[in-house]
Formats: sequence, structure tokens, C-alpha cells
Amino acid sequence: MTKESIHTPETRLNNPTRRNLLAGGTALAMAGLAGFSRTAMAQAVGAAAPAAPKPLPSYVAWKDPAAMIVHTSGTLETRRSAFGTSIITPSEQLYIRNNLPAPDASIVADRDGWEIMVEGVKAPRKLTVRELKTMGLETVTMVLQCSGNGRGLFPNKPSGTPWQVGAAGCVVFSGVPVRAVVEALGGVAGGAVYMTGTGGEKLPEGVDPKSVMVERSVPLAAMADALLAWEMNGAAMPLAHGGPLRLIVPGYTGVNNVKYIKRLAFTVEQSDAKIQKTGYRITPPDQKADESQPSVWEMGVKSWINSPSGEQGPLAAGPMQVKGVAFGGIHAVKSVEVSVDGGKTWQAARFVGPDMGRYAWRQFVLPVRLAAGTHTLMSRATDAQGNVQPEGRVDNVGGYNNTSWRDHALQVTVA
Ligand SMILES: Nc1nc2c(c(=O)[nH]1)N[C@H]1C(S)=C(S)[C@@H](COP(=O)(O)O)O[C@H]1N2
Ligand SMILES: [Mo]
Repeated sequence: MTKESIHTPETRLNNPTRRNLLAGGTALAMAGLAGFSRTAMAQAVGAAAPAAPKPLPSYVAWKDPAAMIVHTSGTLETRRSAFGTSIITPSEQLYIRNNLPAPDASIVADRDGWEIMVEGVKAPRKLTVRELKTMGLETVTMVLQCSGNGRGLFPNKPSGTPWQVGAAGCVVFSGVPVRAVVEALGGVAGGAVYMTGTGGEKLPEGVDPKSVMVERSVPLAAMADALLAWEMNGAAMPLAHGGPLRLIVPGYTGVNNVKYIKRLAFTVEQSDAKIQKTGYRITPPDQKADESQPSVWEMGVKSWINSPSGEQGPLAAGPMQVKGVAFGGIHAVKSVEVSVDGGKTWQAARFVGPDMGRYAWRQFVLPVRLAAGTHTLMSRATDAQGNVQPEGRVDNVGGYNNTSWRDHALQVTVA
């Protein structure tokens, strides 16, 4: 790992361009694949050409290869066509986003023995997962979504993983409510206004730890629904998703859900780690990131169509079920509309399946009949507070928080 590659938070750790050019070239040369023309090689590694699918990295070899787009070893996206319609995203299909290489599997050898230091409470102390399990239990169904989901739909192509819609999933987490832990330790110590979680990765040597560590602060109010979770989708939390223990902050973007958490602190200031100070800020175009700009915290109302996915060839004429997902982010989602004429007219879609609560997404469906030709399909959700998914995005350097319904439009052709 080069110094440069770990200094930039959102994905440049695993920037495909230069590394894969080298690695790809070397691998091809070593394997003696003389049959590959120069053009084929250029296409395999080029940005515009359809890249040859990359194999699953070994630490997530258990994922469903057919469901995943492997951007880099630390960034895997769920294919739009792989999203099912029964709400929960299976763990094998859930996206992955690692700012640092995942920790060694030895950390899940003794899950209950994993320790977390709790600070900024009246009686700070270390707690094992075994102890946490005695302190309370709750489950939450929620959308886990990377702040950069939809970045690939920004016209100005911000640097970072060009996620489409698949850096998101709806999953069930179980663990102890953070507030129960805080109560057991005497309550939050005076003055704290943030909840700060620190990831348990081994940091690379020779660099300033603050420049690479995953440490995020969220407003103390987020504690109300936060969990320290050891289970996901009915199984022990996979290491790749933060096992043995993960901080869960429902309604907040992915980065705030700190994996393999080793320290939870109630703090007066936000973390001074780079990922908090200048990383994950809504930085206006052409400006430098700084602490005065909004941090990516609460998620806004959003929806998109998953089927038809636009990944297949021309569709057959006749009746069709347009399907997708809608969620409110920090609030519950209330309704969703679909347009099949590029946003000129809208029809109310119907929610399908059980309501799994405020933080979960809901699947929607609208039966339509499309004539031969090309159609532009999109969806627009409204949350319980009456906030409507916006037509446009807020342009920003990092390509974060894209909720634009127009950017998420799909073009389909009916034969
Ligand atoms: N310790 C730690 N926590 C982390 C990260 C990380 O790299 N290390 N990545 C964050 C980001 S940017 C996202 S989007 C989510 C991804 O969660 P997943 O890989 O379980 O899908 O985890 C967040 N928590
Ligand atoms: Mo993320």
C-alpha cells in the first residue's frame, strides 16, 4: 500500500486505475496470455470499456458472485438486477465498503471475548461482548447505505467509487441499545454532545494514524436508536460487515456505522481523525473540504427502480410490474410515485410486503403497459414529514448524498 493511496478516504485506497493497470498487465504477462490483443487488454482495464468482471476478494469469497459488481478489493456493489422484492438484502448480496483492509479473521475466533472501551460516561470501562449481551437486546431493520451511493450518476464524475444504486441494502441488526450501556455506566459525562466510534482495524505503519483511522462522530441524539450489534440477518455479524461488534446508527449513512468497533466515546468535540474533519463533508464544487461544511450524517428520502433494471435487452411489449425500493432515511417513508414518461406525469405505486419500521425500506410496485419504443422510468418518494425526494442533486466534491430522482431514471426499450 502506498502512502498516497491511504491518505485519501473515499476509495482511492483501492483506486482501480493505476494499480489494476499494473496488476492487470503483470498478471496477463505472467500468465503468458499472448492471445490478448493490446485492445482487449486496454478494454479490460480502461474506464469506458466494459471491464472484465473481477473475482471476489478472498475475505468475501462467500458473497454471491452473480449479485456483485467488484469495483476494487474494498468496494463491492450489489447489482441492480440482484435486488429481490422481499425487503431484506441477503448478506451474500450486500455491498462492501472498506476504507482499510479488513482485519484478520482471528478477531472473530472468540466473538464474545471482543472488548470495547466505553469512555465519556460516569463510569468508563472496558466491556466484552459477553457482558454487553447481558445488558439488553433490540433489533432494527434498516437501510445501510454508503454516503457515495449514486456517485456514479453525478455528471461531473467525482473521484471515488462510481456507485450506481447498489451501495445500499436493507438488513436486520441485533444487539444492545447504546443507551442501555450508557445507563449501566452511570450516564453520559457532562458536556458531551457527540457519540464517537472507533474502528478496530490494524493501522498501516509509517503514516499518521489520524489520517487513516476510521473514527466517526455523530450527534448525541443519534444514541436514541443506536445499537452495538453482534448479529446481522439472523447470523453472527460477518467479519466483513463489522463482526464481532458493530456500531449501528439507524438513519445515518454507512460510514457512521463503525465496523469492528473497539472504542465508543461520548465527546465534547467531533473526532479529529481525517475521515471526520475533512472526509465525508458536503464540500461545494471547487472548494476545499473543511470542518465548517456539513458532515454526511442523516440520510434523506430516496427511491429507485430495480426492475426492469435496464441491464437486459429490449423488453417484451405488454403488461409489466415496475418494482423498486423507497425509504425515508431518518424518517419513515410514506408514499412513492412512478413516472414512465420522463417525469411528466406520476402515478402512485403500491407498497408490497410488511412495514419493517421507520428505518427500513419498502418495496413498491406499479403495474404498467408500455408501448413499443424507448421509455424513461423513475420513482419519487415522500417521507412521513412531507419531504419529497428532490429532482436534482446537491453537487459536491465527494459525490455524496445523491437522492435526485432524475439522476436515478432508467431508460428502457420495448420491442
Ligand atoms: N471500521 C470501519 N467501519 C466502517 C468502514 C471501514 O472502512 N472501517 N467503512 C464505512 C463505510 S464508508 C460504509 S459505506 C460502511 C459499509 O458497510 P458494509 O461494508 O458492511 O456494507 O461501513 C462503514 N464503517
Ligand atoms: Mo461509505
